[in-house]
Amino acid sequence: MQSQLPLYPESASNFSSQVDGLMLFMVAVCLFFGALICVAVVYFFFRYRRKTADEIGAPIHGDLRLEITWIVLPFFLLMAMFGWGAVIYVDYRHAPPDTLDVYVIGKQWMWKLQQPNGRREINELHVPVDRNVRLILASEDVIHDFSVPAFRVKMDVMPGHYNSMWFKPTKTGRYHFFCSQYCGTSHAIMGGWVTVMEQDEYAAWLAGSTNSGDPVAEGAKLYNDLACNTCHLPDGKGRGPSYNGVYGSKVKLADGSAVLADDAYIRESILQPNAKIVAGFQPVMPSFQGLVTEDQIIALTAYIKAQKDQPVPGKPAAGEPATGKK
Ligand code: HEC
Ligand SMILES: [Cu+2]
Repeated sequence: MQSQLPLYPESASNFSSQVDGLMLFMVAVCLFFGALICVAVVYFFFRYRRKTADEIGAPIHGDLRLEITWIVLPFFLLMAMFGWGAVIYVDYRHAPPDTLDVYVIGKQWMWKLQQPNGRREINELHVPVDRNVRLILASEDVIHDFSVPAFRVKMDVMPGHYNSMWFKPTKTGRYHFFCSQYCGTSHAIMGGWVTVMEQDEYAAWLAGSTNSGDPVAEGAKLYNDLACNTCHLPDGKGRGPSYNGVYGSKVKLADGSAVLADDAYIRESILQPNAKIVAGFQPVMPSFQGLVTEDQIIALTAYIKAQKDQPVPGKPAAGEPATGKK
């Protein structure tokens, strides 16, 4: 229905109809009360105007029923907006487990995107229709914001930390995306296009990639070049823990807590190794802040992700639930 309205963005994801429904409800409530107040103002203006020069208005001491009505009614209307919004928000903040993960890096003033197989794009994002897609977002400089109006999703892109968001495209086509956080001179041109393809077309497109290296191989090379291999030996006998089975597991920390080894944890371990110390290890890892780019972190993460063949004793394998026992 909304797609017929000029200037209204197309509706092309699982979130768009939910967001539109809520939006419509809020607009309808505002219009209804706005109109009611306008009509009342005009009506009272004539109805209660002073008819004779010496007329004095009747004294009013309030009306409890009226006051209760105008407190309780708006309360329920606002709680409905809040509750409805919260339901959508919670869904939006919790990506389902079966997502296709695409890395997105914002930098003044372009977007670099990387598909799960390493295929890279600039200001273009290809995704299959009816698949859950998760974007893992990082910035190389200032705060940006990745926004796809047709999907009704947006998320800030922060330097120094991963944000993520997910959506399921429901309609093939090409949709504009924008940077929607003012980020400098050329902010206005910092955008691009999402292409939603049929699943088999997408698979063919992904396979036909020519311009990109395999991120795991790239990560393996960095692992040697940056001398991660001097401490992180595959058998776990080095100064640092083995990567085997780390990704997706619950890592026990020196302070007794546990943390899920996801992209954000791996990234933090590389940039701020002392933020979370793995139980049983010394805080000897140097920080690689400023020495690795966001692309290189993604490659290293892909390499670490791939090391899951020989689970290390004492650590649950990737994918298995951590038991928390020794
Ligand atoms: C001087 C030795 C050393 C070097 C070099 C080193 N690390 Fe580490 N690393 C450690 C130690 C020790 C720990 C465990 C203590 C901690 O959490 O800081 C660790 C922890 C980690 C963790 C968390 C692993 C887990 O099991 O939870 C990751 C990921 C990691 N390092 C990645 C890297 C990468 C990538 C490089 C190369 C760019 C690297 N490290 C270089 C010593 C090192
Ligand atoms: Cu920007």
